[in-house]
Amino acid sequence: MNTEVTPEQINFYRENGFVVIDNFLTPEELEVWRKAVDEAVAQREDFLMATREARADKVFYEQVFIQRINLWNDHAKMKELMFDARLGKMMADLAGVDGIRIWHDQALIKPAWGNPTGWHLDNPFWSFTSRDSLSVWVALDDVTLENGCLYFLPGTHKLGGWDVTKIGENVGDLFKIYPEWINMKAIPAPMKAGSCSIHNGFTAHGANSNMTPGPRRAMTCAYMPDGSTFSGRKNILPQEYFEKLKLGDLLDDDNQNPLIYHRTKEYVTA
Ligand SMILES: O=C(O)CCC(=O)C(=O)O
Ligand SMILES: [Fe+2]
Repeated sequence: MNTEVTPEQINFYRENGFVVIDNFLTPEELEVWRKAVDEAVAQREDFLMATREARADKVFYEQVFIQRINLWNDHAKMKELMFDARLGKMMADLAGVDGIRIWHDQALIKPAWGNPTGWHLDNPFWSFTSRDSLSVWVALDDVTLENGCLYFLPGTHKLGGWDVTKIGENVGDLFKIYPEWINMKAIPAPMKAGSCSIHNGFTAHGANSNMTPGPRRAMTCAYMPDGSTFSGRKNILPQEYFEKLKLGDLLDDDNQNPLIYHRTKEYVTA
């Protein structure tokens, strides 16, 4: 796993709000990730979370992507892959923070002939306040302009606010909130299987439809800088935990948000 980021990559990320890392996984590691993700997704059946409460929305959302959250909760190999401290360090280096917690992992599989992913920002959905949140998006298949590669609006991580735009049926609803972005040029991020992109939680991004007969598989993980505090949103927090939290509380529960890397503290390993 190529988790050493260069000063150029860090600068690019900080300036643009995203960066593509080619050949992130070796061909052997890619096979391990594919097998683990395929297994963990199959075992989850059509449940969004390991708690098996909410079934996925087959009518609309599953045609954008098959989304299965926190595979680390119910698949040992996924836990080992997601808890890799090298990944945490890479995120800490890019974000310029000391410690990194998992907010949630998620498989995002755009099915054959699947719908586009509407433009959105991520962090407004999540339950914490930070300008330094970020996600890694690992391509498990070659990702092209034809099958739904990601697109980014460069620099929007410095501008985006807290309004939530649902990933709904209108690809461009985000531009109703940010009309000043309407003439921006979106940058596509096609990549080979095993490469990855990292984007900030406030970078506007979306994906085109999948115009091919094969799935576009991606494994992603969203990260919260250690020290982040509660924003008031429930998102994926369990009800009992959510009810105990007050605005501004530190989110430091290792069972919910494992600390996978810290420059000085002890951290969790799988
Ligand atoms: O995979 C996609 O189509 C969207 C990915 C995304 O929104 C994300 O990783 O934050
Ligand atoms: Fe997103």
